[in-house]
Amino acid sequence: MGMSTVALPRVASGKVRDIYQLDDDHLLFVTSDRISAFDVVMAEPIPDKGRVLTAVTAFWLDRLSGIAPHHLVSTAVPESAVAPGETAQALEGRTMVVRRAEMLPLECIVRGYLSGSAWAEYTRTQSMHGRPLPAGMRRSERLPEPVFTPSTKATSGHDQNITFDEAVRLVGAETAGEARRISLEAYRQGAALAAERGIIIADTKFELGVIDGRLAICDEVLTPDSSRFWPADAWEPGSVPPAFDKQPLRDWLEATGWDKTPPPPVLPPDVVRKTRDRYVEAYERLSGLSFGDWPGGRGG
Ligand code: Q0Q
Repeated sequence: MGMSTVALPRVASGKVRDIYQLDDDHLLFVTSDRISAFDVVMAEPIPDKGRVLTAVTAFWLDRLSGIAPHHLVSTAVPESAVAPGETAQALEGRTMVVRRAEMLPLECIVRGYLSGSAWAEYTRTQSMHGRPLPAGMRRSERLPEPVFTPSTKATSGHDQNITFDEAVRLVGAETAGEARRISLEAYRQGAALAAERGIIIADTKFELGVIDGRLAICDEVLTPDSSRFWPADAWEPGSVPPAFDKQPLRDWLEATGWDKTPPPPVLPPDVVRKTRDRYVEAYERLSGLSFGDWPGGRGG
């Protein structure tokens, strides 16, 4: 799906997702099939990956609607978004019409397990985002309870982990408190449902924004790209479980001896297919739905 498919001005762009201006109050959120590993975007798209991530977000926003408002208006492709001479099909199933929000300058991260940058900090300080943790915890161990561990969006490089008090200084006590409540509850409900389906959501990143004066859940929600998805049967405290979605790609890349700087190696078709199948499986296990029933879901 090339950028030329969308006939609207682009307002934000990430490694995998792009946001376009639809009208004064609405944006078009398009998720591509691009995949990144070790912070490098691969040259080959993963067919349907953008549709799976959109389907996962739509699933959760429907399930979590009791916690807070959200930005999703529709997953139908608006006519005005399709470039002249192009068809809506390239956008089908990977597009969200969303309300424009005043986004918080925070990454609202919730951790249920000790992993990633939090594990690195724990080994140095025996604390996480400034909060002491029990001694002797092992890597990937489940935390006594999920913790809201915000970070600030660094324009370049990696985000900066901050304490809750620093978040208060950034957005005010009421908003920081509400961001923590929404993030913890959405993680709790999401992680509980995923655990019933054999998937551990170890941590996740929410992006929240103000819509009509209320803090709302925006961006992608509890997806394998915004969260760590571990197969529950492969979880072993003290080790790093395989990522449900990206492990086959990571393992293949590591086996090639690639130095993890661009350009990435050319991906063999079976690695692309295996990766696609892992994303589809994650959606189907989480939702209990068939990806074939999602618009464009048959590789459309
Ligand atoms: C908004 N982003 C994230 C991003 C690059 C996504 C702006 N409803 C909204 C949203 C959303 N979602 C945003 N702004 C206003 N209203 C989300 C960080 C960045 C590509 C995709 N940036």
